[in-house]
Amino acid sequence: MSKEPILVTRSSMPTMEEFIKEIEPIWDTAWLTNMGPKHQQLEKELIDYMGVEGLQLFTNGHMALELCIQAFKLQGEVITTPFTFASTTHAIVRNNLTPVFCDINPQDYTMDVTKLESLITEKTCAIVPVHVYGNMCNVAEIERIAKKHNLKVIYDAAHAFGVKVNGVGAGCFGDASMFSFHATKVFNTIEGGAVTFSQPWLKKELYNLKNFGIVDAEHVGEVGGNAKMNEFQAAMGICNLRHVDTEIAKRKAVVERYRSRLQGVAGIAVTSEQAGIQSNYAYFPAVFDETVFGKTRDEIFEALAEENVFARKYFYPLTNSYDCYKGTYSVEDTPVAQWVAKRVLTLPLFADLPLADVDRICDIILKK
Ligand code: T4K
Repeated sequence: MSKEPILVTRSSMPTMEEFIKEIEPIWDTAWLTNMGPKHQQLEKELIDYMGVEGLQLFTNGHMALELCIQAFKLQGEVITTPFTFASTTHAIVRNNLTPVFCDINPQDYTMDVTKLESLITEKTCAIVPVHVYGNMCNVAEIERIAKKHNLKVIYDAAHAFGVKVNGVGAGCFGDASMFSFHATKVFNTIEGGAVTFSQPWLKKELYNLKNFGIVDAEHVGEVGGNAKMNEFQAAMGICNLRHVDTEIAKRKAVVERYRSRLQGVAGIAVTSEQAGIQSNYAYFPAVFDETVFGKTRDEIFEALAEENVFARKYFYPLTNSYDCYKGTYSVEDTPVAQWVAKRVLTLPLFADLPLADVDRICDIILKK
């Protein structure tokens, strides 16, 4: 059993030898970035692995989302959820769009689709739902509503790498989906991200936007950014992709151990497998209802910290209560999200977390 601090996650890495072998050719070419051979190879391998028609790599997930939203040249209101990382709401606001917050459902914490349609106005241009923790949104219902009202759908799929819905890759839904390949994710390229899509025009559009909007040596067509993935990031991705299925299988064992200890305990809600969904076991949220369990989330957080176990409160606070948005939005609009955000803890989860440590974490939680 580990006596070291246990953090919420620990990056998956290849062996040093495997990574060095992968980066060695870079010294022959001196080609470090700007869509080099490693970048091209990873892009192809990911299209295949994720079963998507198109994919563009980015330097991180946030810039992928921000530039993806820019690609659609939207104006007006975008319906999204506040139970997410800062990135989702910031990407909307930084595109001069107005986020309108839809509540989440209390089962899997994704957008409550029964509340979606009532938020649509003549100003609504798009929906940006979040597959939070790797739990898939109700993609069929979102597609139905979006078609009916002629809205774009851009998924924040930062957590959903490797997830499948009835055998179909998570990146195949909506107009586009953004994935994060950050160090803390199931699949990482150190920092990194991607947008997946099926409409062919997005390939060139996203390629240009991540490279300053440059069309060719003498033409700059748009006000783009610089969000290119470099060759070292791509090399890390090529290595990690070889092992990702094994990593997911190991995560599954950790999640099953947590479930065997915590599922059914009065006052603790843990997520179950979603019907028809092949999970990636990205995060393990546990929601503590203090009125039933007898202890608050914060008391459990502290009890774990005293034992050198560092869970995290993903996602507290809600993005619609951030200081930078003070006075602009109201958490009262999203009561379920507010309730969950005050009670959720994401417990440590990574492929090599020993099951004995999972037991120790559960013992601390369940200690009366
Ligand atoms: N949309 C959603 C829904 C997201 O959750 C995110 C990112 C994004 C969009 C944007 O994607 P990116 O632009 O990030 O690609 C972390 C991550 O930085 C962030 O990627 C992630 N979501 C968010 C949920 O978590 P922090 O500030 O909590 O990270 P930090 O540094 O506290 O790390 C958490 C733990 O991970 C550490 O305690 C130990 C471990 N760790 C961390 C790093 C940096 C490692 O093992 N290795 C590492 O290199 O945000």
